[in-house]
Amino acid sequence: MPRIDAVALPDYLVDDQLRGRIAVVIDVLRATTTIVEALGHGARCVVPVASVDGARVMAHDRDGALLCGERGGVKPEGFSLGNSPLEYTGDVVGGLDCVLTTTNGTRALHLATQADEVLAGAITNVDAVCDWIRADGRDVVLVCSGTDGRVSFEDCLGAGLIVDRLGFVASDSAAMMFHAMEGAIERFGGLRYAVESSFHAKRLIELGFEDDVAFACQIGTSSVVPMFDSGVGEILAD
Ligand code: 3SL
Repeated sequence: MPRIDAVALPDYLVDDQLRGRIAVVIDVLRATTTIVEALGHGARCVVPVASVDGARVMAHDRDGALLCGERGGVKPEGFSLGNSPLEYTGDVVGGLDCVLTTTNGTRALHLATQADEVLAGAITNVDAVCDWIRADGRDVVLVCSGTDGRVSFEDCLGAGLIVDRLGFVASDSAAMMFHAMEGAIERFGGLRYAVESSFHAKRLIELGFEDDVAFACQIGTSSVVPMFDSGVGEILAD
């Protein structure tokens, strides 16, 4: 039986923890949910970039690329799109490269590249990601992105869903995420209410992004499995 491990922040990864394994990077609010939507609506690829300046240069160098992302949750000046999954419709992103920089999610993707494969996981594609991992058979490490160096409850809830569905042999931290998810769904009366109780969800709701929070809580609505090829620097739909 394969094993499943988890870290609540990418900074908690220890030497070789990812080597020979599949990493699933999770940023429920909102980077990985947005990546799933961009690819699901026909973007050719998503190019994750850690810095705003780096993203500007990258988008400039790629013909017709869209410059996308956020800082403090909002679209930086001169960007075409923010980090709302609802913006990534087919008529906007179809056939295009989306150069995306976000505060935590795109950084986490780059910090996970020691793994054999790097997938982007969200609540919306949880079933597709689990099917992919089951078919592959290697051990998995769930890498929660967190928010500004702090653990994010909603990422741990997303990780708990994956632990639950896969039923692999769980490390203590993976088991903790499973139990947190199960207990929170019971305590709050549903996954969406649990996600809405998180610090980051409240901040997004204050900024007017309540529809994004609701959107990100839909379980398994997408069949897209985003795979990050760090050699090429692109995330493509599997
Ligand atoms: O930090 C990130 O990667 C973002 O997803 C944060 S936000 O939801 O856009 O505020």
